[in-house]
Amino acid sequence: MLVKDRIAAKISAWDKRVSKLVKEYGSFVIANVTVEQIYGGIRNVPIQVSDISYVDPQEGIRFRGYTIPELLKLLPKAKGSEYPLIGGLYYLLMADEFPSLEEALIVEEEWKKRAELPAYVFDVLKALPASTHPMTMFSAAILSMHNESVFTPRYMDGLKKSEYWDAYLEDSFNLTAKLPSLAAFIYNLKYRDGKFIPPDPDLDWAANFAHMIGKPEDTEYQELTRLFMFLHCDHEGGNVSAHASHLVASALSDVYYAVSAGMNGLAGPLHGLANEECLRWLLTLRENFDGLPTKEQVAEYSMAWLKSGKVIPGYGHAVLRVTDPRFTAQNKFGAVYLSNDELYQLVNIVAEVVPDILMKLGKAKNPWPNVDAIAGALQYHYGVKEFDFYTVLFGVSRSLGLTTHAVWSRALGRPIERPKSLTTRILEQMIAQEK
Ligand code: HAX
Repeated sequence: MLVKDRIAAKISAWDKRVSKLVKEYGSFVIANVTVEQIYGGIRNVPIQVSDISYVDPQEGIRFRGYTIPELLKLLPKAKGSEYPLIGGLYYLLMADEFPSLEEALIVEEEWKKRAELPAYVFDVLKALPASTHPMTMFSAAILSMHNESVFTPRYMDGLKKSEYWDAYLEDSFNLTAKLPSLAAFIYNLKYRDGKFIPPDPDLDWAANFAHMIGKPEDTEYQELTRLFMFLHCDHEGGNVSAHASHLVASALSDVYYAVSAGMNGLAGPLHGLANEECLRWLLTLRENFDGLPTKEQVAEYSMAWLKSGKVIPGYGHAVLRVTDPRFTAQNKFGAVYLSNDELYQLVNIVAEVVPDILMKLGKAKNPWPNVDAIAGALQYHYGVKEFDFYTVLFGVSRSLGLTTHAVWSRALGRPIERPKSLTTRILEQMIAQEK
């Protein structure tokens, strides 16, 4: 496999680079940790290395060193499309080099060969109660496919440590290839006729999702799906889904266990579920007024909401201190295709009003819109109105980043994670001794 060859060619150089750092500067102190940070969700404590993506507080995400605007411009595009082929993005993340169109298409082909879902996945999903949340369905289906793992039986047969990454890569391609079909099946089972629409061999990985939920002619929605899958793929290593997945894989639980764990974290309202929460918030806001509310009405509504002790979904971020470039990219899409859509207009009114309010209240460290402030409104416009499904789409994309982290962690022989916990009494004693 092409990506395998590319990774194999790079491991030794990466290994040397990391070994040199650890050998020569192993005791170099990176940061001190405060009591506030320990009790405050380990915020801003550098505890791991991710070379796949990095979130700069002032600039936003870079994937393998490239910003979102750079990649939107430079990554190879699907035929007739303005947006990147996700095969090219996966190549960039995994192989750590910029893809040509040919290389992007090779990844797309590799996915097509591996896309078929095992029949038992349909049975697993159909056996769940009809009220099951689509994220639970998604995570359970991924976990059920552990049965397909290449790594686990090879490990039982005595696989050498230097070959773990190869089996993880096989599992990563096998799993990610199936995710658009899996997501579409969940959508159809829950909200449509329950039928399985097979992928169209002429469409790329992302656009195929649109096809499989019954939108084969909707090229605008296909474009949105490409953009969505591009934007949500990774957000460095410390966010809940990436960290959960990385931690689980560090125990040599295979990619199916690790990605499913990541999805369980993504399902939380402070993380991936925020896109659903945000759309619900926008629709409720709109219902309160006749037509599009004014800035003053939005401000009044938002203040009352905040005073009741709730967060405004889609605003704030643990790392970013500027408007999320993933919001900006989606907003540009909206300006081209949705300028007359009332909900899209409301997104922009809220984005003008809420940051000022959050700033004035002075609590949130970042008052600006994040990726989730608009994602749901775009889906809604194209008729994907079932909010609780949005996080599944996020999960399909995020699996690209999670699997890349897992492969490279094995390639570089990263050990099992085991941070230390302390007791409150020990902290009190440490402080007393210092005094
Ligand atoms: N509305 C109201 N209050 C907010 C706020 C918001 N949007 N964002 C932060 N705050 C509050 C926090 O709740 C916190 O209050 P307390 O001290 O009373 O707990 C205070 O401001 C300080 O928080 P912070 O340091 O600025 O932010 P955190 O790192 O603690 O949390 C969150 C970051 C993203 C979880 C937070 O901003 C939030 O809850 N936002 C709304 C939910 C959301 O949009 N989540 C999606 C984030 C992007 C993502 O991960 N997508 O998957």
